[in-house]
Amino acid sequence: MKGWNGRLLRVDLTKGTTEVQEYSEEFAKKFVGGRGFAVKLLWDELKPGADPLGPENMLIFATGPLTGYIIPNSGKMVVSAKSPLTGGYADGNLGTQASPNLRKAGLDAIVVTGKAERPCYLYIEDDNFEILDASGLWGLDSYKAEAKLKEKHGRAAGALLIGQSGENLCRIATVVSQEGRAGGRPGMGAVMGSKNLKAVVIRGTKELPTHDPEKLKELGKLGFDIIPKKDNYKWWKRQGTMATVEWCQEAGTLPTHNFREGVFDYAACIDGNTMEAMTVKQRGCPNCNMICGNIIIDTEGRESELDYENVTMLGSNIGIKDLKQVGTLNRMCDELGLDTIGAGSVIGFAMEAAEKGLIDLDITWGDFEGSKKLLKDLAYMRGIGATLGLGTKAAAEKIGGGSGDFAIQVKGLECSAYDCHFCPGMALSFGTSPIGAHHKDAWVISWEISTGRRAFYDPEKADKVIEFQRIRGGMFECLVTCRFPWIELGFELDHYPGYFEAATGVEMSLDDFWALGDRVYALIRAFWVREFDGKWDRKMDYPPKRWFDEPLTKGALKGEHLDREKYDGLLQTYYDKRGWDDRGIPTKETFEKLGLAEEAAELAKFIYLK
Ligand code: PTT
Ligand code: SF4
Repeated sequence: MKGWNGRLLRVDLTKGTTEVQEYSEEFAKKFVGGRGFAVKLLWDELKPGADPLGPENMLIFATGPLTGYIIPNSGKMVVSAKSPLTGGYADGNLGTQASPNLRKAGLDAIVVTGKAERPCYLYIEDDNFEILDASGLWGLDSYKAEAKLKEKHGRAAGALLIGQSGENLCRIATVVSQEGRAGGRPGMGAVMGSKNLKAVVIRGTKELPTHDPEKLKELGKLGFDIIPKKDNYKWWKRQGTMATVEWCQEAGTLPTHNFREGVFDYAACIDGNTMEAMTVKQRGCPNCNMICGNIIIDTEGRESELDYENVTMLGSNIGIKDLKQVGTLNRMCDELGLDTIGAGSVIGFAMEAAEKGLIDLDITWGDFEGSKKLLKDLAYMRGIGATLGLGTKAAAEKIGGGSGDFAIQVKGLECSAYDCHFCPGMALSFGTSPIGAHHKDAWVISWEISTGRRAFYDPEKADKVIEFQRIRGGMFECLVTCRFPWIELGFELDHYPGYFEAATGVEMSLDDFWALGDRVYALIRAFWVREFDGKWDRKMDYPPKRWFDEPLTKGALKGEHLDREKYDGLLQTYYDKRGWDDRGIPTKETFEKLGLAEEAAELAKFIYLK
């Protein structure tokens, strides 16, 4: 096999064993890598109904066949498991030195099961695998723990870590790396903590097996040459994802006060222009020449790396209008290993619950000190943090009093930072995202706003959601490269089949990649349906209730809200186009067409397939 190493590392922390397993070429070609590998492994091996925080859950770190090559933005990695936040399939994607190192250690993925007796970390150096004592690291934040590990193992090593929130099983804990890169929003940090695994440190020095190294080098160079010549490059380098604050404010989609409104009176205080004047340096993922991490100095004189989602969820969504304060909350999330989106959503939920007298918590909109305290309580799962740290859906079930009406989530995962009172296409994207409400798969909002936003529930919106899910959720999550060159700068998709063929020797057209996306989507759906045995319902694909029932009260979109019946019609159109039945489950024929006949037969043990 070329392109793929053809090997994954199995780690059983209960037994304290490590073992390299070779996988077949058929598996590689059918699922390609990253998310594709993760869902197939979880489907085949994880017992349905397994406790996400139990030793049996599988924590998977998966690269793809393009990861680590000198081609644009190839430093990414997928982190996946069954989610303790949603109970369904989960993954996230982060840029980290651990990715190229893993590949150069001759591995494509790591599958961790079991639970260590004591805090430990996994150390990989080419063919040497060790499970080492982490008692001196447990309790440290991710920055301090990473610094200690780098001191011991050298700066060339890549590290994946958890902060205190992962250790304490907070359900919105992520995996973090390199002081500010984070992935695995649906509680992947908690899964890592449940295994007593503080970190994975990887050092790889081998050559990657490549079908046509000269060709790949040439194509990679061409890609790196093209990117800086793209029209939007200079603008991107100035603001990165932060340009979205201004844009969302203008469009009336900036989450404000727990998604009650889509405009924030102080948006200009936290937008990309304000950030530009404060930026002290930039940082990014490996193998990237369009780095987008902008660093400012926070209220305590520390560095904080800003992104649109972080700033909006910890800014306008909770009423904070000082970018330095937002920077402090963001830095705390990175240290504690909390997902910024989940954290901003939980704080907004808590502010609203406190305002309505449903919880006894002294916190109000814009309350910086209260937010800092709550972040710590979430990370340590103490006081009200023990309830709120379960995520807004589970917290609302405990708190009651109708608080579920303002828990802004889908399937248990808090919505990323796009208010959809007036965006049914983006609402459909959140509704049908394979991990709960994340924008990563189908960020159609920009297209929706620029084209025919008034042609509200047009079937074309379902087409667009599917198209984006195929490209972003299928191709990029399986090849495991950053999608930003394409979506932000218009770097042509045609480059990717070329990279893939030069790396692996396997020819795959873009249409083949779309079919891969459909296969992966069908299998993820099967995973959810099997886990929710008997309880699966198409209403799980609905966006938050607030967007239907509580019209916006401010800005140009005042009075707007989603229409439930029309949304349901759009959802049905989406199902029809995907070949899924009216419950949102792929039909037997669809599974078979996608090469998933065996998986369909397994699913049929749980639910009747149409
Ligand atoms: C991602 C989600 C996002 S999406 C952001 S900002 W974004 C938040 N970032 C967090 C953070 O930072 N710290 C923290 N403690 N929590 C955070 N939670 C939020 O997590 C990220 C970039 C970004 S910035 C995006 S969109 C793109 N995402 C990609 C993707 O998903 N796939 C892919 N093939 N390429 C992508 N490129 C871009 O990468 P999750 P990163 Mg992130 C600090 O992981 O779980 O998917 O949630 O990885 O290395 O930080 O790069 O406006
Ligand atoms: Fe990482 Fe940003 Fe570069 Fe993508 S564009 S690889 S997120 S630094």
